[in-house]
Amino acid sequence: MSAVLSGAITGPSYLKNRKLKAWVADVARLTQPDRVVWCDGSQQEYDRLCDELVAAGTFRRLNAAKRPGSFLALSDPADVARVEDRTYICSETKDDAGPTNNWVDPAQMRATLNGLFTGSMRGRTMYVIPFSMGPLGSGISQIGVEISDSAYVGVNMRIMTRMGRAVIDALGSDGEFVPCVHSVGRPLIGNGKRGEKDVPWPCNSTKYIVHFPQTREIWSFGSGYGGNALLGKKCLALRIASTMARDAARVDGLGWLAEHMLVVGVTSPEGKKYHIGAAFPSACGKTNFAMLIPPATFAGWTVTTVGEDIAWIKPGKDGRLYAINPEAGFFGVAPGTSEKTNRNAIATLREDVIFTNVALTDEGDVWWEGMGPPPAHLIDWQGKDWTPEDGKAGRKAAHPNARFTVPAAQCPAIDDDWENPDGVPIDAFLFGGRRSTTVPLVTEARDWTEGVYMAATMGSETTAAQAGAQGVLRRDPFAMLPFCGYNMGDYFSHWLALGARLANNGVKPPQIFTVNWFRTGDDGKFVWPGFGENMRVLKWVVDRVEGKASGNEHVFGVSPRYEDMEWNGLDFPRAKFDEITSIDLDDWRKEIRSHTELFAKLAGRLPPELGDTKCNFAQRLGE
Ligand code: SAT
Ligand code: MN
Repeated sequence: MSAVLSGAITGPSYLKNRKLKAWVADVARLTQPDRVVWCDGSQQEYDRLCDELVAAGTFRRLNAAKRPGSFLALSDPADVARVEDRTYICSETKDDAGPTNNWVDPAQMRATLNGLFTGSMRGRTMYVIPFSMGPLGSGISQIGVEISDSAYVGVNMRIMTRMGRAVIDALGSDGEFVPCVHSVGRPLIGNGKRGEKDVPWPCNSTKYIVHFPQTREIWSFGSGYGGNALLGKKCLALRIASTMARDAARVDGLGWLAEHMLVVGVTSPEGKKYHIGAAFPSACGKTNFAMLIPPATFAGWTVTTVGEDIAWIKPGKDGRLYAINPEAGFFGVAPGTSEKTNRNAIATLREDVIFTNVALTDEGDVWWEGMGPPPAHLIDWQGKDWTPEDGKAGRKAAHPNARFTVPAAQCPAIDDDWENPDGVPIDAFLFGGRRSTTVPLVTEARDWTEGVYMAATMGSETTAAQAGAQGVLRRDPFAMLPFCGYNMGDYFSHWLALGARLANNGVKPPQIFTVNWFRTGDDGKFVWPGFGENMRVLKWVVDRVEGKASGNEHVFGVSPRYEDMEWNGLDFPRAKFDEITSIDLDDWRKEIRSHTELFAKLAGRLPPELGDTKCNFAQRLGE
């Protein structure tokens, strides 16, 4: 190891944390980088890293007149999304990871990782990236430190998290952090030779995204893309945090929740504000809902964005549940985003954005499918020429999972309290998948247990943008299937117990609703207009929270009647409303029977309450 390197390992003068110093030295010894850079999170550092990424060919600077301060990165075509089959939860026992996670014995996995990471950063710079998930100083936040050999990860982490020196200061001499090690797995010195040429998007065909819940460590190898590489997001804020949240219950009797949820504020014309956490599987319009613009006729109503992907939810001093958005930026899917579908997102993307795998226009701006009419010529996400003719032939200009990374603060609808360290009080939870049949527009669960049942059995039909066959119903409990860091059955139990404990403490838990914007008519088209019109459903939800809206109680809960909804400004006849709220008992018998499959898979640790709830539904259906 060179003298320069050992010097940098000891870290900046403000570093006091012994454990952090020792760990960085250990990882450097293992991965053998040429240089160590401690990220301070400053603007100068961000600009310098972006310049370096431009020089390396990873970034292309966009036209400063059209998209100031913005860059485009095109990834390796084989590194374009999270890799769920390469994602592991290495808990002590296979049962603790549960049937929905990949598991390998921790000792065996450590041996594998040791081999992969040995010398994996040779010839490269190792960045030490201290970050906080949640505002620094919040009792709900957690600190992590990511070591990465990717400058792309460094600049993305600066947008997605609170990153830099302030985090090291907050750690002090013995603060705790989640250690996250990331390598693209492409050393620049191979077989003893120096100077192997780098590529714009280094990665490795072998990929491992590994979590050790017991020791709260994350190790990621081989990918530079999104959730595989930005380890604060799905790895820490969901998989590791969900474990922390459950374990906390053993200490304080309550615990907390780390959820794959957006959080919105809804303010009524009277100025009363409600907060709603909502979980949707992918491809259900989560970002659009998080930035919903109410119809013009909803004068005085506003919807504000607290978060669009992840919520950490904890009982506050008054016993109610409070949510923070642990992230500081949006890492959102670009295709499909337009002035029509999400005006707030388009405004958010005006400047200072990192785009990945969208198309480049001849003017040096970006384009993607669903943005509007395509220009006559583009460079596609693989760097090839593209014309609308190619589009007609089915070749996409932007990859369907192309992304933008942008500071949340740039969103015009960002909530005033989005960085409130105490979080915002949650009034209701919404769960919703993409269901062409069976599931009504909105249903309120009669109690917490029924709500947990609805969330646990949530399903969504696949779309063309997803891998595999289209229109296949996949169960995605709580939209957490790829993100729950422990046994899914235990996770259901944790939700049930938390609700029961809130009630025991005299606190009414948030009401739980399921929504479905995606029922189709005989013509196969969506019946419900969606987008801003979803405000009508939100209004019924907050009216229910206030106890001032009626509904119709049916087998599965309570849904609005036509007259319970606000229709001003929308021509939506009663017959259409009936089409998307009708309960077909035969369909529901099939639906409940199909929950059996999911429950059988989770049988080992399925809480008996959910089995009982299923029996109740079956009985009501005369089964
Ligand atoms: O790549 S991310 O994990 O950040 C987004 C997603 O795939 O859900
Ligand atoms: Mn997500």
